[in-house]
Amino acid sequence: MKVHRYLTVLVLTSFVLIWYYILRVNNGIFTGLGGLGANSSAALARRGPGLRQNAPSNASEIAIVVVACGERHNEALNMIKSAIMFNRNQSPLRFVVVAEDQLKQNFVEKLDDWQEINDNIFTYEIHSLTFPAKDKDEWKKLFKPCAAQRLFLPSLLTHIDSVLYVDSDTIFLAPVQELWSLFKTFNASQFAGMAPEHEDKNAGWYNRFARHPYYGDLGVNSGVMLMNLTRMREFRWEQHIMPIYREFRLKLVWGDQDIINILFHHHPDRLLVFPCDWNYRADHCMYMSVCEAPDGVKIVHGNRGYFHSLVQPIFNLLYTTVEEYAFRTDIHANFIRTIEDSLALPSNSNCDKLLDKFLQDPRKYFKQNLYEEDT
Ligand SMILES: *[C@@H]1O[C@H](CO)[C@@H](O)[C@H](O)[C@H]1NC(C)=O
Ligand SMILES: *[C@@H]1O[C@H](CO)[C@@H](O)[C@H](O)[C@H]1NC(C)=O
Ligand SMILES: *[C@@H]1O[C@H](CO)[C@@H](O)[C@H](O)[C@H]1NC(C)=O
Ligand SMILES: *[C@@H]1O[C@H](CO)[C@@H](O)[C@H](O)[C@H]1NC(C)=O
Ligand SMILES: [Mn+2]
Repeated sequence: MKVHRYLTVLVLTSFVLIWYYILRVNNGIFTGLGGLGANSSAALARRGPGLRQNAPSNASEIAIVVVACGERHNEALNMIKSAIMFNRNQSPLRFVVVAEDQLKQNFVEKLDDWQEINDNIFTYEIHSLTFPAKDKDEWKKLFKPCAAQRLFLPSLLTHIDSVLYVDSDTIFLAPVQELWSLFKTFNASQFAGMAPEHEDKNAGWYNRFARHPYYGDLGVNSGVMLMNLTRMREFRWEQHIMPIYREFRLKLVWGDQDIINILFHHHPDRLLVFPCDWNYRADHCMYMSVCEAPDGVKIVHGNRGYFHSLVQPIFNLLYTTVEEYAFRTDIHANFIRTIEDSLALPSNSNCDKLLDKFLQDPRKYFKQNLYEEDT
């Protein structure tokens, strides 16, 4: 009899536990997850607590991808913050973060918090770094900790049609949607969009130093890249990558950017070149102003550490002002004016002298609050 009672209790307990487990797991899957492909990196990621995962992507959503390893995760969060700040027409955004496992929780906490503050104007998903199993270690070493990851987005993000890839060291100063709308101008063969690496032959890197082919006259910079993943998959993008790597690996200086340049050297019809306004670097202003940006700078790219050094103070100031900004507070007062007040002018940095270019778009749309006391 006693054994029977034990058994009954055991069976009941197991039943309750199993039921609880099923409910929990289902919750995890059905509240957030569309992609049930058992082996996607999403499947790996969804085991983490509370990770939003890839619901079938909503065609009207703008997907912004960033890859974050090591120290880069603060930059990546700051980029995301700037995209939300300047998303003034409230386009639905979806951030796709590819990150080292130990950074994921940090992204979740910040992004959940920001979602709540911003009335869920954006969604997000977090993926593990995923390299093709073959030559995995070699890829990982190729360029900074994980920058080559972006070469494999077509197979990592099979549930997404198109993305805007940005380096973690970028800051938006205008709505993402303006750049995104260039997808509509792609002709039948184009699947990617990037800005030139240089504007000027005398300062160009590729035309003077590269020991491999590159796109056009001066190459392209891969820090901001529109990607139609559907078309890249049709093109079998990833199968083009490894042969290029094999052939040129000893000659690559800028890692994955060089690979991208070599590929588009052979397939120039696949690339749309957009203006430097969307990938504005210190190179554009440090000696003389070579990027016209008639409507102002739209995306700042603090490559080679310009956000974190004081060599061109305006780059550092843009970065830290975004970092210190509190959501839902006045952008005119807490971004535009903060920058105007903090920049020590006259400055002998040529980039600082272009303050008006950097603030042109924000000033146009975030006017001084009429009711605010001007102090
Ligand atoms: C699924 O992932 C496991 C472990 O990463 C791997 O061994 C297996 O080959 C994968 N299966 C498929 C169908 O991709
Ligand atoms: C897609 O997103 C828009 C804007 O957030 C929303 O209005 C629409 O209902 C969504 N569509 C689907 C199918 O989820
Ligand atoms: C990407 O290309 C596919 C196939 O040509 C097309 O159906 C889709 O609309 C394109 N996406 C965007 C955002 O233009
Ligand atoms: C698309 O534009 C590129 C760049 O101008 C060009 O090389 C290519 O031939 C065009 N493709 C088609 C199908 O028109
Ligand atoms: Mn960069």
